[in-house]
Amino acid sequence: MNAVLQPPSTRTTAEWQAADTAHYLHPFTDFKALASKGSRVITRADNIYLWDSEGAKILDAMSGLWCVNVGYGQQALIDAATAQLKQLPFYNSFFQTATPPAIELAELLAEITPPQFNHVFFSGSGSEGNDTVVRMVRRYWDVLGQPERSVIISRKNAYHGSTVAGASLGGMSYMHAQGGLPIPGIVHMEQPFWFVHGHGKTRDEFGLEAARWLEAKILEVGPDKVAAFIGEPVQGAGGVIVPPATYWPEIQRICDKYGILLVSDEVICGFGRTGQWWGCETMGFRPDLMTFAKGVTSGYIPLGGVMVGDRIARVMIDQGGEFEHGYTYSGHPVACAVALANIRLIQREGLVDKVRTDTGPYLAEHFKALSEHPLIGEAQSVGLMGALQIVKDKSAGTCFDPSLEVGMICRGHCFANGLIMRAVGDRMIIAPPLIITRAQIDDMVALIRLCLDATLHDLQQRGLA
Ligand code: PXG
Repeated sequence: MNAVLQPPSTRTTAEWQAADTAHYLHPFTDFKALASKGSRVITRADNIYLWDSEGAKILDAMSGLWCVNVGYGQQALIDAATAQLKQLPFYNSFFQTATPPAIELAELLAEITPPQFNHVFFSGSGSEGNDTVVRMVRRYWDVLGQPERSVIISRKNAYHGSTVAGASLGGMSYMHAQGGLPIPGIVHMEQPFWFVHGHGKTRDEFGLEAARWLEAKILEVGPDKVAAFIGEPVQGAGGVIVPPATYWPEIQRICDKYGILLVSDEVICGFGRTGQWWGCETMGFRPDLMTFAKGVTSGYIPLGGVMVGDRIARVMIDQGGEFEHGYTYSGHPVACAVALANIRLIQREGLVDKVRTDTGPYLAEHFKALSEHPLIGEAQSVGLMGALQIVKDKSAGTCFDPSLEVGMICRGHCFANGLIMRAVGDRMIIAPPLIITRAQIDDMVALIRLCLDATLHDLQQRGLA
């Protein structure tokens, strides 16, 4: 792998921070709070490491933002983008036109997705992909003469993006509170979070119970009004909540019983994250639509989309007429060329098999051992995504007062010690690049342990633990 050579930075960290504060509104950020401390400016990356403007090296245990699956500095992706930029930097697919990279990517995606998928609709991001899902499931039922079937059932604490439709599908109440969401026709049921809701039950018993909340919701809404159910195979942004093995097969059974479309949001789980190409394969269900983004290009360039299963594609193609929906960058040739290079690299290096048979199980073993730490109540991982639940009292399984923001305290210690982990409340999350080696997993786990020790020490100093 070649390090990407950057021109030397012409500004100091303080100068970057001043310009950042003056002009740049960051996503999901308290602007005033950030202005008072300043951003950490990331200037370059290679393999699984980042460097900041002070020259500090950081192990990126979050793959950027769950996306840099093949790691940083992959020459094949850089070359693909460069060649396509020279050949044809842009052309659209609106007016009975297409470009070779978009056609080839559609063909390759049909090959690497489950057999029911033979068509794709491209977007620029995961949020836009889920906007397409809303438009498509409603259009499908419309074309079939059942326009009243328009309600989509999702789950609390789900994350499906930040556009109006994406945030409505998502189950983050603090997002709904800003902007009058959700939009009509989207309802939410409880999530399959065993650590919080499953006390006194085995995981498998709880998985069946949680799936049956879907049947209760369908009956509450009216089976003839429900268009689809959407879920992430493993909730990512909600805290890497791995559902019990019984959950998804039961969800599938209920969707089949009522003829409801099943949508798998694979934006995080897709492209090998769980040890199979798709999270639905790991969790054992057969969706009608799959949203993807992030890992499709390993985040090197924005791209998203929706895989459209034959059940829907046949209706949309044979009876649908014009589908009044699309984006300027649907099938962007440079993004598609990078995606082709990325997927071929994953195939060439056997990265999905490596996660399933080697690094995934190796991480699980070493990550599980962290549950012995006095602060950790639960350690869970699947493939190369994992979560550590911080608890106040290990034996009782009780959590800290959320207002103490213990997760953020821990994240601060990670940042200070050269490790990027994500805090979701008091769950500490990892999703490292799929190229991570066993030796790098050892380093990462040692760093996590060090940061947990530092957090415990800090809490003891403050009289909180
Ligand atoms: N679906 C899922 C399952 C996601 O995780 C989206 C859709 C939206 O994708 P775009 O490309 O529009 O961002 C996501 C995105 C976090 C975090 O803090 C997670 C995401 C995005 C930003 C932050 O964990 N996931």
